[in-house]
This record gives sequence, structure tokens and C-alpha cells, in this order.
Amino acid sequence: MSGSKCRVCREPAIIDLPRHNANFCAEHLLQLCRRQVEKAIKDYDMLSPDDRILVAVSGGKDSLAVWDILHELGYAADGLYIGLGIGEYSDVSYEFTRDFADERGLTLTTVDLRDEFGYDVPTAAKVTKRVPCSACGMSKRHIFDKAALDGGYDVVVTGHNLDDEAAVLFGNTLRWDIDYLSRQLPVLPARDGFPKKVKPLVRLTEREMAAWCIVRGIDYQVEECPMAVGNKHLSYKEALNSIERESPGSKAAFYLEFVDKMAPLLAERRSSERARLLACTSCGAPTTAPDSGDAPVCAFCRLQERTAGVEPVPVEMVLNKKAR
Ligand code: Q46
Ligand code: ZN
Ligand code: ZN
Repeated sequence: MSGSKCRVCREPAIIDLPRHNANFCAEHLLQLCRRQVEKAIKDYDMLSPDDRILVAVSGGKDSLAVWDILHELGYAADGLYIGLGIGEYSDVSYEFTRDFADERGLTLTTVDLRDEFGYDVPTAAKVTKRVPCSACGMSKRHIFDKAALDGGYDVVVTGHNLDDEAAVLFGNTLRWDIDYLSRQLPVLPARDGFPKKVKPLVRLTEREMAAWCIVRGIDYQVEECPMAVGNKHLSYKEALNSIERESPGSKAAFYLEFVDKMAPLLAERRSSERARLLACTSCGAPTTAPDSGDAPVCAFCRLQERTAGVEPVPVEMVLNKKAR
């Protein structure tokens, strides 16, 4: 960066952003990030000034940055952290989240999977014999949805950024998974049993969010989750990064043009999928009707049944098994 100047003020730059074909100083990087969030909120009708907002926080850069930006922009946003039981990774992630909330006087609620539901992510991965992210992601979605509805929140905010969304879109497109594609939107409206969900960081990259945290002095979990093994999104991100290096702006075009041009064509698919949902007979959450005609029980309740009474499995045990 030596010698390069900020596009706005001509002071020394701290970051180059090839997709904007420009360099920025710290102050104008923050301004750019704020403006991109404001634009996403406005373009996709994400939030109203008097909404009660619940932010899904993990202790990573994206969720702490989105909480910070919303707080700065004047939105009333509380945080919810879920203790996933992923060894030291979870302990450290919680500490960053708690310190962030304490320093700013923000309200943080914590739900511990093992204390409240009798399992953790490593144990769920061992019992289901599937990649840890599938039980983990499902559990998080269920708990955030329920907490938002029970707590009277208008909307759940997640820290998914442009890299995350483009990688998921890439995977769904490789498989032409129309059901997933039809739901891959920056805003999912509220419907029976589901709160409204929004992703204000869809116009910003991982690198920009890391820079936001550094400039703002936010300490966050820099380690990758050790249970991300087998998660294909990492290789999709690498593939997109190499395209982006050759052709800056490709990632944003891929995702944002999908949202503008393709997603509206999939609206019918979304509504037909909605019609297939029934209430779980155990917890009341919406779930797909079983083909067998049995009483519907949601994936979260089924996971709780399968893990009931199973001794906690250490993270290392699940990882070693994957490595063999
Ligand atoms: S926490 Fe859970 Fe992630 Fe770890 S196990 Fe996968 S989904 S990678 S965001
Ligand atoms: Zn500047
Ligand atoms: Zn249920």
C-alpha cells in the first residue's frame, strides 16, 4: 500500500479494493462499509428504524461487525450467542462476543446447546455420521427462529457477507438445487412459524469486514471453526477468489445480479414449498410433512431424541475420525 492514496481525501490509503478500482484510508473505508450496509437495507427493505432486532452473533468478524454497524446507524439490536460446545473454539468465541457486548452496553443472550438441549455439535456429528455443519446449521437456525419469535423480535440479522452468499450460490448452482436457490435471498419475509431474516452485509466482502474490525478495534475469533472439515463452501470460496483476482467485481455481479434477475423468477417455487409445511408435533416449529404420513417431527426434535443420554464426544475424536 506504500504511496497509494485514498480515493476520497488523498491521504495515505490503508486498503486497496480492486472491485472498486480504488484505495481508501481508514475513515473512508468505514464510510464505504456503512454506505453499503445502508444501501442493502434500503434496496431490499430489510429494516425499519423502530424494529426490534436480534443479531445472531458468533464471535467472528462478520457478526460482530454487523452488530457494530447497526448500533452505529442507530438501530436497537440485541445479540444472541449459541454455545455450540466446539471445545476451545467455542470458549474463545464466547469471550470475544461477551467482551464486545459489555464494552458497548449491548444486551446479549446466551443459549448453551448442551445445558439446554442435552447435546453439542461434536456429539451430534458423531451420532448423525454427517458433516458437523449440517447438524450445527440446523440447530442454529431453529434456536434463532424460536428465540426471535418468543422474544417478540421483528427480525433476525445474520452476518453473512458477499463471499458467504456467493459461495453458497455457487454450490447451489453447480447442483441446480432449485429449492435452495429459490430461498437464497438477502431478505426472507416472516411467515407462519418463521421470523423475518435479513443479511445486511451482502454487499461487503470478508476482507472488508476484517478491515472494519481492525479499524474499529474489535477483537474477534480469527481461527476457522475446527469442525468445518468437509464443508465444501471453503473450496467454492477459493474458486471464486481466483476468478475475482482475474476479474475484479465478478463475485458481486454473480450474487447481486442473481438476486435482481434470477430470484424473482423462482418466486413460484418458494410459495409451493411453503404450502408443504406443517407444525412439529413436539415443539410446534414448521417442518416438512413426512412422506410416510407419520406425525411431523422437526429435524431439531429428532436430533435431540437421537442424542439423548449420549456421552459428550470431544472435538478431537470427531476430527481424528474424519482424518482417517
Ligand atoms: S460453527 Fe457450525 Fe460453522 Fe463450525 S460446525 Fe460448521 S456451521 S463451521 S458457521
Ligand atoms: Zn480518505
Ligand atoms: Zn420440533
